[in-house]
Amino acid sequence: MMNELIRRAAKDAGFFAVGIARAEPVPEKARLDDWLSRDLCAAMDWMRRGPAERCDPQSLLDGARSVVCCALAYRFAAGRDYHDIVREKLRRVADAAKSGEPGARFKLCVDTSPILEKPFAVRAGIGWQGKNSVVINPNIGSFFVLGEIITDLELEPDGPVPDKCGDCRKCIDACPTGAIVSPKVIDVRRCLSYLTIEHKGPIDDKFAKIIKKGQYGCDICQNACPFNKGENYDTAR
Ligand code: B12
Repeated sequence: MMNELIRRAAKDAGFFAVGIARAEPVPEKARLDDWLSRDLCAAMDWMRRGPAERCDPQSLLDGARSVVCCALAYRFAAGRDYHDIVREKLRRVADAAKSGEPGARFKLCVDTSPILEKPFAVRAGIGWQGKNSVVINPNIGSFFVLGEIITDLELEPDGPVPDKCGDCRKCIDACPTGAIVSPKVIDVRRCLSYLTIEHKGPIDDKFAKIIKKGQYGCDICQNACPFNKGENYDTAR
């Protein structure tokens, strides 16, 4: 069966989790619009382009039926640019699927494609979106990157997993700049990841003094998460 073939190929390629979502638009557009209208996206004006398209895989592959969501743990992505590494692995999975269904079409996405990767990963059961906004997998936490294969293959979708954040607010409290303004909402203007990766020009003193020399990105909110410390280890999935 194609689902099994894809699942095996993804595991063989080194992805620790793989799940399938229907290629239907996700209903996150209102939240995305709200985030954009409050200027929480800082100077990432590219995020303002095509919010409806970002929610709909059809915008990237006409006739899309399924989104295969794959997760690669950081340690396997270290060294080279993770975009290349994930794309190569997705290619291997797509090639395996193509060997079973030669007429099938595929669009590979890693980070830069105009699609909301996290909501699709949630629907595919890779994990839930934590209060720090990243996807948390019950078994390995959130230190992973995502990649997707959008395809016109009709695959059996997986269901979402329960959100296990509960009353925990460790990530919110740990952020030294208060960038998590409410659960799941990041004010990027204050996010040290944004300031050290994307921001151009001088950095406000109150943020600059917290940033370490040579810092690129920030994992403070993820380091605070019990799921990244094995404290809430869950073997269900
Ligand atoms: C823009 C971007 C950034 C920006 C903005 C971050 C952000 N949270 O959006 C910056 C540069 C700051 C950034 C930082 C990081 N990023 Co980034 N980023 C992206 C990118 C390109 C788009 C994300 C996006 O759509 N943001 C738009 C906002 C509106 O989405 P959101 O914050 O998730 O909000 C949604 C939900 O919270 C929900 N929502 C909002 N309010 C509410 C309220 C309720 C009640 C509910 C139920 C839902 C809800 O609706 C919103 C819309 O979907 C994706 C790749 C992609 N194409 O998707 C990678 C991506 C999200 N980033 C990733 C990573 C790894 C990081 C960093 C960890 C890197 C680092 N080490 O520094 C940090 C984490 C910082 C953080 N806490 O978010 C990974 C996440 C993997 C994972 N485990 O989830 C992705 C998926 C890239 C990838 N291919 O792996 N990133």
